[in-house]
Amino acid sequence: MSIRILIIGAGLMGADHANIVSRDLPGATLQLVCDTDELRAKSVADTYGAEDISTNPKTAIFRDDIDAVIIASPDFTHTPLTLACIAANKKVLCEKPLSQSSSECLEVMNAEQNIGLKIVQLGFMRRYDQSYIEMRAALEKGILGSALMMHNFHRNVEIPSSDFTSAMAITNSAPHEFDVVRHMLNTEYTTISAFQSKRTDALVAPVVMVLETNAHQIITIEINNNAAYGYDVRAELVGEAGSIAVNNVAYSRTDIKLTSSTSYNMDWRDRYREAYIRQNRAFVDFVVTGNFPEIASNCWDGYCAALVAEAGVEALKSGQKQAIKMVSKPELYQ
Ligand code: ISE
Repeated sequence: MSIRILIIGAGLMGADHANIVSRDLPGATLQLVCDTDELRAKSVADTYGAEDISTNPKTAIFRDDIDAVIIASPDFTHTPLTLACIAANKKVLCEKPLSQSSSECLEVMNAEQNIGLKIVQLGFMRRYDQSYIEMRAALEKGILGSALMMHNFHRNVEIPSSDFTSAMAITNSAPHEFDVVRHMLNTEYTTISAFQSKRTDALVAPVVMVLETNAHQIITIEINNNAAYGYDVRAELVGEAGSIAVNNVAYSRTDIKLTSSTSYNMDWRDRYREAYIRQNRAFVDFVVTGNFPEIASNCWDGYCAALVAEAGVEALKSGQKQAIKMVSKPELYQ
C-alpha cells in the first residue's frame, strides 16, 4: 500500500517536497496539499498531481486518507502542527526548525515521551548529504585521529526576504551547522561566542561564531547571508592526524580562452536535492517500518539546535561568551 502524504505549506519548501514526493519517492503518494492560501495550495497540487487540497492543517492531519505528514509551513507553526501529528499518531517529517524556542521543543519532546514513541523526524537534511557522510565515515574509520576542530562556512547569495535580521543568521541559517557538527562529532556544545563584521552598505553582515564542545573541540561557523557570488557551503574537520573538507559541489567545469570556471547554485534546493530525496525516503521507511531512521534528526536534536541558537543570539547581543546549559537527554532519545 502506498503511503498517502499530506504536505502542509505550499511555499518554497512545500513545493520542493511535493516535487520529491510526486517524482522521487517510491511507495508514497502526494495525497493532500494544505495551505491557508487556497490558490497556492491548488497551484502546488495541480503542478505535482495531489489528490486534494485543504486550507485547514489540523483537520487535514486527522483525515482518514492521510498516513503521514510533511510540515513545510512557516517556522512558528511547527510546534502546534507536530503536537497535532503526535495526537493523531501520524509520523511527521518537520522542516527545520522544530521551533526557534527551546521551551517549545521541550513541549514536543514531552508529548513524544508521554506516548513513549518518536513520531517526529526533523528536516536537518545535511546529515544525508554525501560530503558530510564521507566526512563522518573518515572520522569513524579513525584515519584523521581524534577530532580537534571543525570550520564551517555557510554562504547564501542574498537574504530570502527583507525582514531577515542578523539574529536570523543564527536562528535560521546556522542551525544546519549546529546540528551537523553535533552529528559529526557525537558531541554537545558547552559555550558559544558570536561576532559580526560591518558592511559598507545596509545589508546583513556576516556573523562568525566560535563554540566549544564537551570534548574540548573548537568549532567555527561563518554565516554570510549576503555573499552575492553563490550558494557556498563548506566545512573542514581537523583531526590530530589529518583533515577532511566538504567542498562546494560543482558538477561541471568549463575551460575556454585560458579560463577554467565552475558555477555555484543559487540556493540550497539544488545543492542538497539528493540529500532531501535520501532524507524523505528514510522518512517513508520510518512510516512503513516504525523504525526511526539511523542518521535522521529527532526532537532532541531540534531542542539542541534551538538552545544553541538562543545562546548565540544572546552572545551576539551582549558581546559575551554564553554557557550552553541543556536538560538531561531523555531515555527516548538515547
Ligand atoms: C534556509 O532556511 C535553509 O534552511 C537553507 O538550507 C539554508 O542554507 C539557508 O541559509 C536558510 O536561510
